[in-house]
Amino acid sequence: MAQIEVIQGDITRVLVDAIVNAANSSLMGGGGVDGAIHRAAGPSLLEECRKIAAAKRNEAACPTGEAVITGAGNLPVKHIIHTVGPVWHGGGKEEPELLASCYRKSLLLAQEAGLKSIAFPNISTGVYGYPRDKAAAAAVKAVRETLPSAPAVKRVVFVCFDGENYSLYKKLLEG
Ligand code: AR6
Repeated sequence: MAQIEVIQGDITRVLVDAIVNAANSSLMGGGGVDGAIHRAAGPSLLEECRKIAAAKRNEAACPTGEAVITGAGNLPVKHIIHTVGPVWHGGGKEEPELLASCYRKSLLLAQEAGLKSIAFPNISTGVYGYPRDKAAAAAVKAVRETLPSAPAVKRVVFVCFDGENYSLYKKLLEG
């Protein structure tokens, strides 16, 4: 079984095979962790995302709950997995299922690519407004449930930017 860890810090500094980006459906960059990843990766990442978006024509480049994989530009990791979390509307708009799907699909992409380690930010808990405690519980549950289907992945790191998320994950992972 893979090792699941939690650290507090900036995901662009984490050395793993793939880091996950909390993107939006356009894949054209944004603020928060998305902005930090694009700044650190450089323009080649946006170029790659633009190609994915162009191939989708009038559809979303990456619909909510889905994930796509790219190279990592100047970042010292092999890949970036871009996933789009749900915007929190109170919990009755399939937010829990969509958030779980982000973690599940990202892990399955890592498995397909034969990646051994992956780092996740706290998807949807910034601008998208998902309550931190509910998001953390959903993230840990989805990762634990998906790992048996992703045997290539030996290490999962939850990277928390803020102390509140860090404490929540610490508690969940110790329990
Ligand atoms: N490393 C790790 N975590 C970070 C970093 C970082 N460098 N920077 C922020 N976070 P958010 P969302 C944390 O808003 O809620 C973008 O504009 C942050 O503290 O980045 O999924 C996209 O383009 C929070 O806990 O993503 C979308 O439009 C978590 O990352 C939209 O925001 C997620 O916050 C997505 O919103």
